[in-house]
Amino acid sequence: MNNFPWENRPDNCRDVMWRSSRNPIIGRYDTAISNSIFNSAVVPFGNGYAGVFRCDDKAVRMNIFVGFSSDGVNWKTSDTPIRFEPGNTQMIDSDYKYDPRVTWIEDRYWITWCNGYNGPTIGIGYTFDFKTFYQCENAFLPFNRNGVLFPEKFNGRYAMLSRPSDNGHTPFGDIFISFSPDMKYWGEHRCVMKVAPFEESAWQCLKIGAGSVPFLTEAGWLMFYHGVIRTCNGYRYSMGAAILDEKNPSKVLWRTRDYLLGPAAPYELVGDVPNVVFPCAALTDSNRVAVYYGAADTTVCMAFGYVDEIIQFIKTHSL
Ligand code: BMA
Repeated sequence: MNNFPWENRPDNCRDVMWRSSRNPIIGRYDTAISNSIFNSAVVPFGNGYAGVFRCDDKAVRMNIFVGFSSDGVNWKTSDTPIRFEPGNTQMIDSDYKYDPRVTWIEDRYWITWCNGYNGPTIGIGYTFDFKTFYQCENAFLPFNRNGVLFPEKFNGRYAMLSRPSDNGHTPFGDIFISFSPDMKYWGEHRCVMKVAPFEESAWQCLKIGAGSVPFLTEAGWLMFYHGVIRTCNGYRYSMGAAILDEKNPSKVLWRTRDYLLGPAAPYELVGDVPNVVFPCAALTDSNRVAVYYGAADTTVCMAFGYVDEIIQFIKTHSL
């Protein structure tokens, strides 16, 4: 792919992943109405890329917006939120929408997001063309966040990671998996990953949540996730990665003890919510991976790495 968004590792970089020199690739005021654009998801589409973006407007109302790009770096994002038609239900109530993920499964792009329905829960929708969007039943009862679909079915069933939560700034949280035969009814909920002990891996000791859509590697499903520690200045969000079993994705094979990316760049340290690195998407092109993450709840940024090096890092710096 010659329009894969990519930058080589800088000469002075000793880390397994590195930031884009063009960060933030999307600024807070890049649409006409936005206060902030962050925690957003992109996928290959046509000859380029499409994405679903979280924009909070200047009334600080949370909603999701479609965007397009030929190179994955320069984005044109709509000034009006996505309007959904009824999909597998007439009940498409939504007080707000945020933190979208996009997953290609079989014949369409599925979108999951945190949907306001008497509190946060997981909303589901789909599109074939990023023009017409259909909304389905919410996956779960409130309260839940960080719903991430696998790109493949397991024994004919869709699989989704999620993070049961509370109605506020949840001071706890583990990652669960649920299955559905039809994208409407979800069950067989299993715990996948819990927070880490403070003494072993403090950056992920308060709560964790699925980040990017998992992609298959020779070691298993590779997924970037966020981990949170509570400091005397509030929550601090970093990015780690886990490898889940190819056939049984509720089984964690390895997960990082050391974070892959912690808030350190100025745009991650300063913003509407300081100290947040929040991955929501990853593009791959053979051994290259480009991660999209929200920085400080304000902008969209990118980081890069090589899949084989990341797998090696996860195995050798594992919890
Ligand atoms: C979470 C969500 C995310 C946000 C994070 C840090 O609860 O609201 O959208 O990035 O908090 O503020």
